[in-house]
Amino acid sequence: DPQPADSHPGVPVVDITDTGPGRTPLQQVMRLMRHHGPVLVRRLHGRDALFVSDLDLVTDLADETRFSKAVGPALENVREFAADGLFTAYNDEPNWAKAHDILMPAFALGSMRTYHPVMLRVARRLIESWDRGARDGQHVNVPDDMTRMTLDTIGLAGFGYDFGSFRRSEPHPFVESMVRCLEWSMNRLSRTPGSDHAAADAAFRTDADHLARVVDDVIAARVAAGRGAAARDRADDLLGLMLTAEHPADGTTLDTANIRNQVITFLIAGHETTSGAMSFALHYLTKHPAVLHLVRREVDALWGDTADPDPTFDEIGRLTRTRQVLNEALRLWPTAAAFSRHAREDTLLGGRIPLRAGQPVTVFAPMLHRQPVWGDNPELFDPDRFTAEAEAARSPHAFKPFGTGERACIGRQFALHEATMLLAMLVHRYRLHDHADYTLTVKETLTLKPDGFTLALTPRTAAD
Ligand code: MNH
Repeated sequence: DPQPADSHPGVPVVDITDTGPGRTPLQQVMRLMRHHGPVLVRRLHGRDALFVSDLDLVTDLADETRFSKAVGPALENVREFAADGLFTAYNDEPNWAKAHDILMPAFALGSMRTYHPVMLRVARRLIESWDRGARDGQHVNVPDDMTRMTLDTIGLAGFGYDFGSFRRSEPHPFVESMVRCLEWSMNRLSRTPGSDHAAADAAFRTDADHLARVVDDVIAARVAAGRGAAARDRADDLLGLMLTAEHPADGTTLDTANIRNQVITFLIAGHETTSGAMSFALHYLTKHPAVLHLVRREVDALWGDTADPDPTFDEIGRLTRTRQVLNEALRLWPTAAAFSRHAREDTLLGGRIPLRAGQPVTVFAPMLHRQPVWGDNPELFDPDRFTAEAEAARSPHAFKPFGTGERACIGRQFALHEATMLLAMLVHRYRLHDHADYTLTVKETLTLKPDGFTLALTPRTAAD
């Protein structure tokens, strides 16, 4: 039974020490919140974590004058391999502001235009591979192929480096090491104090070293190319900025150790969550024929019977329906499900929960996205929740898949452009068959993905 917490009167404390968080700690928090409500303290081995999904509290936590990003326990573990990269840097670590200022131009609208051809090129790799699947009557593994596509995209667009994931039958070794590093970061949170984890930690070290080696290759490839003429064209991609851009404040560039941390950070943050988001969106499209029909109408209006359309940058911005489908998938399964905040000074959260300065609070998006503000059937997949009118009528704090404030996702537009374009191209080209009558099972590796989701494909004909 929940005990009242000394530090948080009225907030239920749920001690999960007996069972532990298991392999799906985020879905456990969802269950706990369904039972105990949208604010709770989860206690594990005497360590407390405050989770909130209540709209008023999340709104309060978005107030940048009183709160800022906290590098919570999960991100402390990720720091073991991403250190002071943008995602895991402390707010007051000088390299955060420096890298943020240097890299922001790479995420301005104009830069998205320059990534578009690369994104299209990689989307066509996926289509080539799915065409083969359709021809040979093979199922495709959706999350695996989405991961191939997003890794190749961030590699090429950000770093001019080709992971060649569609030429491999297994995931790229970088992805395998990365997934194990993320799993280690997650599982380390549920350790029993005093138990021995030397073997897991040694395996983690090997994987983290592998990530660093791949990244050193990516950087070395650029430095070598820098002696050739092609380098000029790439000077303003992420790696070009990292290697050459000077910070306006002091005229220095990023240091070598920090560049390595940034490349690891962007290779991970730049593909893992987008891949999950597209996978969930495809899952919901296969289960909701009426929604699929509307997306088809939208893409057919643009590309009609053209067998191999040549989507332009501006067309992707007009794919309103497709974008709504992605948003709705991110509502139900925000693939980066939680982010943490802490108070700058001692304060009362929402006027009722006392917080000390620096004490972390975790915003838990999956349940924020199921609060009463979403109506009385929040489990229903309904992209109409993201029409312009519906969005205007709702608090901007009800939907937080990309975090909040100045530490919010820098890659949001990148992800949305890439994902919207690919989904639209797939819907335009294929009939998607839910051949296995797939039941959604969500796999957790800090991020969320539909586990074992496969599709059968046939080409669309003029008639359908
Ligand atoms: Mn992304 C921060 C979610 C795609 C690079 N991202 C965040 C945060 C969330 C998030 C949530 C805030 C974390 C926190 O407050 O602790 N990101 C996503 C999702 C997608 C995504 C759901 C896709 C869908 N992110 C991308 C892409 C890139 C990227 C694509 C890069 C190309 N994200 C980042 C970086 C940060 C970040 C870098 C850290 C920014 C900062 O703190 O300055």
